[in-house]
Amino acid sequence: MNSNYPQYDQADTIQKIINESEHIVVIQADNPDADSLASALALEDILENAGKKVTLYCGIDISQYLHYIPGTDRVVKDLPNNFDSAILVDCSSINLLEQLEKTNSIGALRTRPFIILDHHEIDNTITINNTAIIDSDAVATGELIYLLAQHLNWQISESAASLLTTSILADSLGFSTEKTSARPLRVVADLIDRGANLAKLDEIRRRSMSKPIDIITYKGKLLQRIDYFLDNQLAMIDIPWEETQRFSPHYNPAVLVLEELRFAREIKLGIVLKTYPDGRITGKLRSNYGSTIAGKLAEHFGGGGHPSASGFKTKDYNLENIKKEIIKVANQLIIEESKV
Ligand SMILES: [Mn+2]
Repeated sequence: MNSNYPQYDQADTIQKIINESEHIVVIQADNPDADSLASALALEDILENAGKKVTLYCGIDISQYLHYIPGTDRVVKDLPNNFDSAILVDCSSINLLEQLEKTNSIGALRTRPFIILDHHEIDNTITINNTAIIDSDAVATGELIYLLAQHLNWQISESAASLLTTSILADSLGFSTEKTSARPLRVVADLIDRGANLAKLDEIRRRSMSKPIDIITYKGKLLQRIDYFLDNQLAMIDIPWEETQRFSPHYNPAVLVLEELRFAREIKLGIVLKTYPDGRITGKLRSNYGSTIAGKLAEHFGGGGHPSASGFKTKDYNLENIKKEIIKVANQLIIEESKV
């Protein structure tokens, strides 16, 4: 596959750093997810096959739900004393490396070559001298690593192919996000040829999202509490503080019901409101693909986000008033959008 994208201009420099290293540390930020973890493990596989010693570092414990990815137990919370270079995956923000700052490990990183492989659409704020590939067209860091491997003729084993596929499935939510272009599909097609089992890997990914029974029961109660307005075009639910307190440690109640708000046939907009003891009210909003109603309504309450997925925080309303205001403004936005 053609991997001549300008973002990969640094590939030869990266190869040189790796050639000159015996021991390489692969670093994940303080918010590890399935993409960063599977990408780190794929790099470990590829680099070890090239004869390198690899240490996987992450400053915080890897969440239990990520343990479906094989090799997770090899991630350590301390930087090794001796290493020759470091590769940061799925991150280019210094704010997400607080654990390294806290343990005074940043100094050790400054004295060695530092590589960044990331796909986020933010400015690189890493204060360590670095060689970076930041490809915001990539749906996952795993896609970026595949393209880098193609560029540099790195061998991709069957296990690395499975890990890179896991990474792409995770960040593309099973190839369903708006950012999923044809490229990651072509990449995964090639990874399947190298031995990745797509159906099995996606089944494991979906199983990892399974929940305890009491959360399922609570979800059933939430579904019964959804109110529908504006000829069923608006779905709304509010979650009192007691429930947030009780269920949040296990699962975010808003996320539990957010998608289902849009399951009714006529729905244009779904909103979850949460109330807090200090009088604050937060809203999470979702409108349908291509609609801008969620973004505009969030802006009305001083919030923001994406056109069809947004949020706000306010202290200017009580629950009753904010519901009235939401219905009024949503009605206007729905009428406006239906005219276009
Ligand atoms: Mn990612």
